[in-house]
Amino acid sequence: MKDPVYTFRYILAGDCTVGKTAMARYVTREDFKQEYEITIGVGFYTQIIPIDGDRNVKIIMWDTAGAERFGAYCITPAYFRQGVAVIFVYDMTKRASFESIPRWLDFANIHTSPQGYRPILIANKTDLSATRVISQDEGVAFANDHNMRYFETSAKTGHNIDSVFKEITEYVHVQLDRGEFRLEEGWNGIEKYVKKADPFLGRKNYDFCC
Ligand SMILES: Nc1nc2c(ncn2[C@@H]2O[C@H](COP(=O)(O)OP(=O)(O)OP(=O)(O)O)[C@@H](O)[C@H]2O)c(=O)[nH]1
Ligand SMILES: [Mg+2]
Repeated sequence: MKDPVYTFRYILAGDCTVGKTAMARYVTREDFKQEYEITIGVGFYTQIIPIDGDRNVKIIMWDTAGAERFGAYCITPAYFRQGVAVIFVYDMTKRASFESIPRWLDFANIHTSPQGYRPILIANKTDLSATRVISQDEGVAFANDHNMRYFETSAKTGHNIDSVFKEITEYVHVQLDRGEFRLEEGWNGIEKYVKKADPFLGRKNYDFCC
């Protein structure tokens, strides 16, 4: 496999149990876990994503805690600042998780980098769509009102997950070519890839709550 050209950093945000960790695990091809293991602080996952034929980009996903007591607000601002895309996740079977999205958006907007970020809205758990309480129309309307891309996924079956990450990565790459995003000293959202031993490729590693 060719070396990646760039490293892009993405943030996963949203309430507890919406499926952020399950999503990051799917991207890195770890098995789906039915039993819930709460994220403390921030989890770290990486993967190589092929784009436009023969170029690769390394993505780093920061899987943030949804639980306030486990660092959602105290530890994550520094990570939000370093993200070029923020993936806001809700559980389509839990209205409260959808109603929290404006709060997560405000939080990201306060702590974002000067270059801004690509916002994505994800309605997760399509495998449970028989019990969904937020319709596709409602999700799409919210996304349109906030200039977000909207996707429906299942981190359990993998439905749409790879498409989400491929599309974000292609989008950021195109915007980088167009000068809408740029490499910036002191900002890690987009970096030139530097080849080095990466013992964590595809694996998780936690920071701990303050
Ligand atoms: N059926 C179904 N269950 C899911 C899906 N995604 C996650 N889950 C389950 O939902 C629970 C919570 O998933 P996590 O990925 O740990 O949730 P989280 O958003 O990381 O939660 P925090 O770490 O507390 O912020 C677990 O029991 C998962 O197995 C999905 O797409 N479908
Ligand atoms: Mg988690």
